[in-house]
Amino acid sequence: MNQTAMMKKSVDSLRLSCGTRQHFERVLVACAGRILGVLAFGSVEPQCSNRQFPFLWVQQSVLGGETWFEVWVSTQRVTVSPVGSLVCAQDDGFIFGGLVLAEDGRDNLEFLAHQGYSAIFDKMDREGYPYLLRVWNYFPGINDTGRELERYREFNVGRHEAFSHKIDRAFEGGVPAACALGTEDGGLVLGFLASRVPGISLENPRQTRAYDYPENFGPKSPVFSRGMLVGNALFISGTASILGSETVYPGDMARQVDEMLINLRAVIKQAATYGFDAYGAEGGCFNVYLRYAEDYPMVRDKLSAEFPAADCRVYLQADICRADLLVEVEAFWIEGI
Ligand code: 3EB
Repeated sequence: MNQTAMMKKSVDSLRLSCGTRQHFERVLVACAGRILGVLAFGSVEPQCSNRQFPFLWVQQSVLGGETWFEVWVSTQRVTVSPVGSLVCAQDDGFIFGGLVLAEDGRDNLEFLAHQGYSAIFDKMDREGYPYLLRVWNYFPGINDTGRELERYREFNVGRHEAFSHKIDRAFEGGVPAACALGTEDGGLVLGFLASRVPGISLENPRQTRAYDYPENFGPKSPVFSRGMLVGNALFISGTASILGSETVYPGDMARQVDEMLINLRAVIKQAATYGFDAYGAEGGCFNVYLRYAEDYPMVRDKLSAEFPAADCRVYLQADICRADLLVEVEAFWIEGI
């Protein structure tokens, strides 16, 4: 096999399948031994009898629906390794992992974020998947004040610290796509997907790189890219009503949705410069986070009009990482199972 064929082979095993419990149960059977990881969104802890894979409960309420399962699957058999609280599953090309860190009052969020990310980086190093593609960050009280700072900002200090020890070699493919949202309760929930070959990280020309946000958004900047392309998949990070580094249209939900969609189109356009046609592609999964449940019908109508061919969309009630943001969307285009 030549190198290009080899690269392709190691990045085309990833699949994503989303749906409610019935769908999840079917995927568990159809894809037994090939599940990389699951994110389950809902207010009530979902039962899952056979947890032979990373399983992350994201405690948020699903608007207009029931518990929503986002299932990351491989076309190959996976190897599962639980190491303390970090549970991972890997195939030849990818490793998926999840961990939940409880806050006990002594360990603040800055410390936990650092600890969590360091555990992820150690695992990536040990197993030989150097490229972090996507991370999921969820924790309660994201806009509350912690010890001194807003908790999202405390989280950013710890995350930044963990990345700054790594930034030398692990991020030649760019920093990962990400999202960061509040939950109703529980600990710090972290998920990650990393690979053996680098992806292509995307930025949005309308927005400042998150890494370069000025200090008025916190002493240490968030570390994520606006999107990541890998093989035949596109991950778009949490996208909101931000122009440059500023929130635009605070308090105006309709305008925030429009601005968010303009930003989403801008990232999609960047992917198109690398040959990825999201509008023409099959699939398309959208997770939409709303600060206020009552905005759900309006947002649903606008997003459906924009992406009529989407495979699945889920609407969640969640606090967004800036107190003045009312809505955020993340999107994935990946082959289904
Ligand atoms: C923003 O663009 C809005 O801290 O990991 C989006 C995606 C946002 C990821 C993160 C934050 C994060 O700054 C918030």
